[in-house]
Amino acid sequence: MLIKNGIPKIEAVFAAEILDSRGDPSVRAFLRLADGSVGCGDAPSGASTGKYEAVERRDGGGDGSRYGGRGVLDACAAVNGEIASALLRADPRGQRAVDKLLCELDGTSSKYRLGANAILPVSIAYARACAASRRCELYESLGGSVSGGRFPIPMMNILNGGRHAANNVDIQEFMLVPVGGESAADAVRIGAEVYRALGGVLHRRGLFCGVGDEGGYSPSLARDEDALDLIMEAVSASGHENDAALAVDAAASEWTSGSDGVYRLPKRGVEYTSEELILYYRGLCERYPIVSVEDGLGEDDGGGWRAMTEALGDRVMLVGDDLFVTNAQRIAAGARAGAANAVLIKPNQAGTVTETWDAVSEARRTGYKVVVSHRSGDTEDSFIADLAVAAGADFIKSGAPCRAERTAKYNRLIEIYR
Ligand code: 2PG
Ligand code: MG
Repeated sequence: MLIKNGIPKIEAVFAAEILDSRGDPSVRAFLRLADGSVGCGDAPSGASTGKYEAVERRDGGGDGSRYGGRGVLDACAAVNGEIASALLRADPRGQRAVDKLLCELDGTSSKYRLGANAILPVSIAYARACAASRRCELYESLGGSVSGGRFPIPMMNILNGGRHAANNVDIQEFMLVPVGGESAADAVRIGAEVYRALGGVLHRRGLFCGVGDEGGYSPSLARDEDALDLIMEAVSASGHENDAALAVDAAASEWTSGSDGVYRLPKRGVEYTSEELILYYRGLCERYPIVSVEDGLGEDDGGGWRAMTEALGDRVMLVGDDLFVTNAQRIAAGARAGAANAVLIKPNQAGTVTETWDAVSEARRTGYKVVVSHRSGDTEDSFIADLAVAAGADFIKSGAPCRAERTAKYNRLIEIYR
C-alpha cells in the first residue's frame, strides 16, 4: 500500500559524503516518498563534544589515509545499504515510527554501530519529505506555528575561544543576545550591527580580526574577561545599549581531566575549583549584562551544578549542554537534582528528530528554558531554525552573523517570520 493514513511509503533513501564548515566530511541524506515528495538532511559535528552524546562514525585510518581518517564513507554506506533496505522493507509511517526503526536497527545506546551521523540525516530528510508531502512548511509539519508574535531570540557567538579558535581564550563562546529586537529580522540586524562594530573595535586596537569556527572574531587577549569589555564597547559604538545582552558558553567539560574535581584551563594554565568558578561567574554577572551561562561546570560535576543553580539560578539562565546532551532522561534527572534551569537542544546529540523532540518536551515539562543549537562544524542545512520555531524555543544559537553555515539559520528565521 503506497499511502496509509495519508502518509506515503518511503520509496528511496541514499546518502553522499559532503563537506562541513571545517572542511571535514559529513553525511547528506536524501529521501523520496511514494508521492514524489523529497527531503534531505545533513549531519553537523561538534568539537567540544559531551561524553554522553550520540557518537558519529568516522572511517578512521589516521594520518595519511583519506581525509586523515575523518571520512564518512562507512556512514554513507550504512544509509545506502542497511538503513535504506530496512526502511523500504519495514514500511514505517510517520516520524516516530521511522525514528524508532532507525534506533532499533542500530541497537546501541550511543548509536555507535551505524553512527548518529548516518541516522540523523535520514531522520531530518524524512521530516522534510513529509512537510513536502503535506505541502506545508517544515516548522508547521513539525507541529509549530508563527502566530503570537514570539520568536526564538538569536544568541550570536561573536567572539570565539576554547576549542573553536587558535587564540589564548579559554571561554569557548561570547554571545550577543539582541533581547530588544522587535522581530526576528530586527534581532538579527542588532546582532549584525554589534558584530560589525566589534570588528572596528578590534581593528582600532590592532587586535586580530580573523574569525573562529563559529564565525566570531578570535583575537588573543590579556584576560578572557577582556572579551566582554570589547563587546560592550561595540554595543555602545553601535548604539544598542538598551537592546543587547550577553551570554557565555564556558564549555567547562573541556577543562576537566582526572577525577580530582579541579578545572584546569588548558590555554592559560590556571586552575579553579567548582566553588571558585561559581564565584567567578557571579562576578561576571554582576559586572556585565549577562543573561545566560552555558556549561559553566563539567558534565560530571552534579554537586557543582546544584550549588551553581542555587547561587545564580534566580538571576541568570544556566544552560546544560554537555550536562544534558539533548536526552530526556538526563534532563529529568537533572531537574530532580536541581541542576541548571535551561537546556541546550542539539539534534545530533540525540540522533533522531523524535528524540530531540522528546528532550524539548521534557525541558518544557520541567519548566526549563529551551535553546536550540547548531554545532561548531555545521553545514548550510537550516533545519534547526524550523525546529526552534516548531519547539517554541526561547533562544536559537547559531554562531556569529558571519559564514554561510551560521547565517543560513538566521536567514531561515527571517524567511519564516517574513
Ligand atoms: C557548544 C557547541 C556549539 P560544539 O558547545 O555549545 O556552539 O560547540 O559543536 O563544538 O560542541
Ligand atoms: Mg556548549
